[in-house]
Amino acid sequence: MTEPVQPEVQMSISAVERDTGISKDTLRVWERRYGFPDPERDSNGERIYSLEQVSRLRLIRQLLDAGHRPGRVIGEPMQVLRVLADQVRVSASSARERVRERATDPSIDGLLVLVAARDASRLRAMLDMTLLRLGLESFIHDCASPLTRAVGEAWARGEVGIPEEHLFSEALQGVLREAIGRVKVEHGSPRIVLTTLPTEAHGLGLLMAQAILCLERCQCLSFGVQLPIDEIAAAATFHRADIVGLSCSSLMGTNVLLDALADLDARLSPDVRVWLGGEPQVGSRRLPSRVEVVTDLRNVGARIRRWRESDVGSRGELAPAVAAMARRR
Ligand code: B12
Repeated sequence: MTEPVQPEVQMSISAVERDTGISKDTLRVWERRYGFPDPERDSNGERIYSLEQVSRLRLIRQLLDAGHRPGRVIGEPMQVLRVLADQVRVSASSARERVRERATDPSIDGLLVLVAARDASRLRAMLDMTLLRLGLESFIHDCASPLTRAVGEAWARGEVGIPEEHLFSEALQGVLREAIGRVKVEHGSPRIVLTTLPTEAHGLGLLMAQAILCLERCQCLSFGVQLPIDEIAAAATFHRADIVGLSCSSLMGTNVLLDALADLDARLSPDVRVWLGGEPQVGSRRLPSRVEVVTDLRNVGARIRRWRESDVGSRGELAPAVAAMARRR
């Protein structure tokens, strides 16, 4: 007895589309352009594909998903496609391994990997852990500030997008706000009103400055970002501020910044200083005499000491002691 001949299983174009995820249109285009796939025709003239061709199409699909270009893989024989697919699998699993390794790496690069992977909960946990390990001052100088810049650079290179940047900003704001809540000073001096100019939405630098100023025993009152200029002046008067601290990113144009500072200068009472942090683009332009550019947070402690030793500062420092003596008499 002879074995019955198994009719070769062949698939219609719709079945191939369902199986491989490659659309009918694309299958027809490849056939015209690359000569593959090369289907036979059934009795109705419809395309029918052998299983061997469908397996090859599955591998091609995997390789395209992994970033290979159609022109480089479609004409390749099955053996070559298998080798390429193996390489893709190996590099995907070692990339996953690298992310796992880096997920417990507290360096800037390690944290950046978590930002890029949108791993918000692990990022928050690593930031909290780094804060505990370094203490607030070093956390800001050695982690929060360089990490924020690294995220900005990664964004400019197209390695992270706006959603990753927002997730990162949320996580860092959360950590900084909690830390500030723990070190906030009620009756320190100088008294500093913190905010940004009306067109400035970047607020992370402001939070970093607030944290350092609180550690220096300043009494900070932060209004968050984008306070109108007349309200900045009114807040400074109402809270008897010694200093108005403004944070400004490089995004703000020089003329907009100078106009805003001139407007604020005209509204503030004479004793109030203005400290301008961030990356203000002032070039060599003249600033109102009360305005100082304070872009390096590491020097803020020395500045505060100088302010306390100045005439205005020593009046402020002595005021509580003088009041206490007057009460005792
Ligand atoms: C985080 C971030 C964002 C976040 C802001 C979140 C938030 N709540 O703050 C989001 C995602 C919302 C954002 C949006 C945008 N951003 Co943005 N952003 C940044 C990034 C990465 C960090 C900015 C920051 O917080 N820096 C804080 C610290 C690390 O740096 P610093 O400003 O130099 O401040 C230090 C000191 O000077 C000091 N300091 C700061 N403030 C103060 C204040 C006082 C009183 C004192 C004493 C000290 C002090 O402390 C800091 C620590 O050392 C920067 C990259 C960068 N290089 O800064 C881009 C960057 C500023 N953004 C940029 C852009 C283009 C934008 C968008 C226009 C993007 C878009 N297309 O939507 C929008 C604009 C938003 C708006 N309406 O203004 C560009 C600006 C380019 C330019 N110069 O033209 C930058 C430079 C990114 C880049 N490399 O291109 N951004």
